[in-house]
Amino acid sequence: MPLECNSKVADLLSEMAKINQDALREVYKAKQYAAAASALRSLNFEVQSIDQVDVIPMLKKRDGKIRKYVQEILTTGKLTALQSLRQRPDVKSCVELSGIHGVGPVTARKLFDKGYKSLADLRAPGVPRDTLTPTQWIGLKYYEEFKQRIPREEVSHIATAVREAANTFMKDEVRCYCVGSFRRGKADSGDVDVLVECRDVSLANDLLMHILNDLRAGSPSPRSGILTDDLQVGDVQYMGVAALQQPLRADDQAPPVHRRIDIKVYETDAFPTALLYFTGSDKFNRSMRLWAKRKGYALQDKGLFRDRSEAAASRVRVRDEKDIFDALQLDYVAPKDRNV
Ligand code: DCT
Ligand code: MG
Repeated sequence: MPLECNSKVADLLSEMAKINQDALREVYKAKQYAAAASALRSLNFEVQSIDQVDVIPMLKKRDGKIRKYVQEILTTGKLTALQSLRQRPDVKSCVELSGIHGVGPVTARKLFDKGYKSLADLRAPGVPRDTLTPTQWIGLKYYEEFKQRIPREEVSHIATAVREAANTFMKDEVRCYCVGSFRRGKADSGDVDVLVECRDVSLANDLLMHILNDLRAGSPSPRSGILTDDLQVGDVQYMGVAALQQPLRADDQAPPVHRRIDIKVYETDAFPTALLYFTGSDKFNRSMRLWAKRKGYALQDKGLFRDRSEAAASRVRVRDEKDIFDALQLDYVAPKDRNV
């Protein structure tokens, strides 16, 4: 259970991180706030007084700014610097605009400078088409829908459709996993991440195109129409939008929500490391990569390599995730325990 007081302090610092990232474009500061928030969330005791944060190295320095902010929150329950940032019109606008899929902090600021201060401004009639890229227009169209978490059952339905589509391409069953937070057992997810194996690397692009055509409107398959929009179509990686053809429950009147979906095809040799990488969490990946690096290995989505050159000759043969943990002399960690 998260500790209430630590969570409150961490939430305010996370908001500072978001504002620094999305509106002020202070990437380094944003990382510092985010790291402090994450350290506070991981404490196993409730912070009541400022001296107790000495256990967090980055907050130890007496005159450190973030330490002072933590102290202010602990004593007053508020953070005045954050309150005034929240009031700034440019901050409000840039945070809102950077929430559009495909719009980064720099574009958000440019839009703000051009006079587009909100989603409503961009949705108003007469906004020139070249104000946003095609991907950003789709992000704008589904802004509210993409913000909603996806219930596990729905993630499973969409991923199953991808698996079924993949299995109409190959004679034998291909390995196809729903990865990301779903594989870590989460009750809901931010998007649908699907990883597909292709045994013959020369057919990887054909397999991806086959899956996409199967799922798009107009295909003869029973899954036709699940993919509604494309965001980015690469050779072996796809980013797009999916929606159930009908609600999961017959009595559900609301139309299905549009969801973000990523589909990635990897060859057999790289499949275990891709599975590990896309299962996450991102923090779990970071610490495992660092561990591998300290042991002289390079761990990537595309493989585990014996040396940092990542040359094909240094590839460590792995058949499954367990082999990766073994090679790195680590105990196997089940996906549900990778939620760090
Ligand atoms: N990933 C990573 N580093 C990142 C982003 C992603 O290692 N900076 C990996 C780990 C998770 C996986 O890719 C899928 O990414 P997301 O979908 O962004 O994360 P998630 O854990 O599935 O969470 P969510 O429920 O929000 O989709
Ligand atoms: Mg995800």
